Amino acid sequence: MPTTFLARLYADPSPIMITFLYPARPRSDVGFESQAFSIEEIKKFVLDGQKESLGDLREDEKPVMIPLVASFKAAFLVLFTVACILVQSGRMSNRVLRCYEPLERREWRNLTSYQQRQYTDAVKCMQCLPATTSFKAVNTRFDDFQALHINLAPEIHLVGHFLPWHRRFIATFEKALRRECGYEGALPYWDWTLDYGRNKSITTSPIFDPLTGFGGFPKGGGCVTDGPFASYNLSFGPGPVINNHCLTRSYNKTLAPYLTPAQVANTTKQPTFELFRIELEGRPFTETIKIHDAGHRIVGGEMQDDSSSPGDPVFYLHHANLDRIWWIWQKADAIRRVYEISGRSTVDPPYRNVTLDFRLKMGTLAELVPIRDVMDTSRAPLCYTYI
Ligand SMILES: [Cu+2]
Repeated sequence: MPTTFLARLYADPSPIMITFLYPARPRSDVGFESQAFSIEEIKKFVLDGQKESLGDLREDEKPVMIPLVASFKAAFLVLFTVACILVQSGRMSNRVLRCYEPLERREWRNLTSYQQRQYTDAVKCMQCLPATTSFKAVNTRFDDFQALHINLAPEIHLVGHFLPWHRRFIATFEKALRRECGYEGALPYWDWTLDYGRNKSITTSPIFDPLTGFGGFPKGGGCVTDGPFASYNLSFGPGPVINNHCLTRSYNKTLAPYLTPAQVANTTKQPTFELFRIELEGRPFTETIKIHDAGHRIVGGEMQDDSSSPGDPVFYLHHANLDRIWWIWQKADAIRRVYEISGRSTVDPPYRNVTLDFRLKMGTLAELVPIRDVMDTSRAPLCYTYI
């Protein structure tokens, strides 16, 4: 906005019309009245709160709401000034920020090799930046996220907020990649159904390509010896154990039949959020393995552990895919499902039911927000979509 334009608007002495909303009057609950005021008087009203300067009003006639302004010029001035005051005082929270350009999360193989490289480079950058949390034994920003997951693992799985928490968690990681490591894209996802079928295997998936992916599977399991993360030393795992070690994987082919298009269809056909989340999360919730636990176990190694699995960068792509499947389920009946939430709040009794007001702990990685704020991915603070 050119400063000269604003200066002209503020300097313009011509009077403008303002309509006020008045408190209770004898014959109606609310009254309206129009009156002409100069720009100077409006500025005084908005900036100084000196309502008296607007005219000789009796005490019971003073306006109780922000004036409804009857001209474009005045509307612009009032809105601009109020917005400035709100921003400066820090009162404009994420909840009123708009989402103008949602990030487009794509399947890994739909990224160009340049974009794939940019992503793995950004994750490697996280593995170089110093930790900012105070968890014991964290060395890097990458460790910060793994440590938070380990720390909260007993309270974020097998509960109603499992999906909202992981949605917030991976979005926080995505934000850190962009803000701290200069990554310009969105978090990619791994649609493992593309690796299912005749003559297919996740071991030959582009995700696990040693050159353009996340590195492959060592024969018989063990340390990943190729790809961009082969040299990284994890600080934790398995579980909460402080243990400086290499990234491990161990392919388990018996899980492949649980990562099929039919399994996804069986998940998204569930009629309620309660049935959907249980079908998605799987064991030990369900008797058989489901898509969440199958995606972890088929990779094995770090990914197999309930708490330290974010040690494998593939974790974020698997969980982005689970989040996408939830997003698909939500969109199938958006009016009813976008804000549908249910489930117990803790694994052990006494539980209460999770509601939209339930807050998602992110330690010092991100502010505490209620589940309500992460139900609609197309709104701030999330602001992303799936392609
Ligand atoms: Cu988890």
